Amino acid sequence: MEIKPFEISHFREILSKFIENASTARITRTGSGHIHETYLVQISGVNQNDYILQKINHRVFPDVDLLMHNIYRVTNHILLREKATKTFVPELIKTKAGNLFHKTAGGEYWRLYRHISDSISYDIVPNEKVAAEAGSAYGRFIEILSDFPIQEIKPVIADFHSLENRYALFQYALQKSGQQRLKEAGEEILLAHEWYKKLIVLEELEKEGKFPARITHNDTKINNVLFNRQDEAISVIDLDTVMPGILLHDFGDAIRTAAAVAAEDEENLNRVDIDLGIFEAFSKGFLHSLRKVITPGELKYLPASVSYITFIMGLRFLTDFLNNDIYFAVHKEKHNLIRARAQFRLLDRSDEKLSRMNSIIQKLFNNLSS
Ligand code: ADP
Ligand code: GN1
Ligand code: MG
Repeated sequence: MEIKPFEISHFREILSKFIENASTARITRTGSGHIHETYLVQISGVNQNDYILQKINHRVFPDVDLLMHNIYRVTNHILLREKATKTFVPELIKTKAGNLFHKTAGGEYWRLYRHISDSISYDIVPNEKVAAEAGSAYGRFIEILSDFPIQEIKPVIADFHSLENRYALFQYALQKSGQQRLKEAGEEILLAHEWYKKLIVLEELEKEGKFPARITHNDTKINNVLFNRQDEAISVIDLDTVMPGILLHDFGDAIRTAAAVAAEDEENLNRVDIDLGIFEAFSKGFLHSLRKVITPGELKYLPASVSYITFIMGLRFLTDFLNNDIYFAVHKEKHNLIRARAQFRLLDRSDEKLSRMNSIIQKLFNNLSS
């Protein structure tokens, strides 16, 4: 996206709070995330590192101190442990004053990461190798953090993957929404009520303590893994929502995007489906990384977590549509409704394929333990 000259000087001014040679930096918009504004910063000259400059979405993350403290603690833990692969998570660059972010006089919050060079991210998985690598990376992320003192990371967004919470926010939106949007989303609203009754079971099991609390990523979209040219996963990024959670949510959210054959906002619903070959490849990598720590309870509910998280995402997009698009960045008319429809169709497909997913997980785990 084109950046206007006055913006460049504003960005360079911000960048100068972090690094010395900001005045000649080339700055371009990058990424396809729904939350922050992300810019690639290129510094001319040999051996110069590039950076990722991000304007933090302060509305989504009101407690920027907590957000950045969590990321700092977790990335330090991983980078110390992962000496051989220093780029497994991006390194945060502090400001010259030693802070984890810079707040401008106008109230904007900015942070800087070291750019992981020669890396690419995918919005759609191109082959099974990419899926297996992504599964292995997300599994490894949880495994590395399994000895991290969980009480030191406070939830940055409360009840983030709680269906009860998401359903309550949906019901509130129903009361506040205008007639036009209520009408347009009529069919999806009915579906939401029906699916809620079926899928709340997983959260009830969580409340009974069936799944251990772990430090999890909580935003395991496929485009939050970076790959090298050989399609090896080299990094897990977008650590904003790293906090106590359950492994099932990371698995379900990863499959929601990794095994989906169409985009998250696909308008042709006939194209929306789950690819079981990709599901198997991802699961194989994930289980291999977690083979020493995964519990029988977690294993049993991995396939069900796909429907659970897919429904939560559909419900969140639908809620945002009813709220006049205040949370997710939208790029076209009815974008959030389009996303909700695609997620609800994906939910139909994952529900249909539940027993086949169960067989695959069982087979993979048996192979691992034999
Ligand atoms: P959002 O929360 O908006 O999704 P992300 O932190 O995921 O923001 O960043 C958006 C995109 O920017 C990523 O998908 C990736 O392509 C790129 N990106 C972010 N951080 C890095 C990094 N440290 N190195 C290389 N690319 C990055
Ligand atoms: C948002 O930042 P991004 O685009 O990776 C959202 C996730 C959703 C995702 C859906 C903090 O993630 O929870 O799963 O969109 N992040 C937040 O695409 O709400
Ligand atoms: Mg992202």
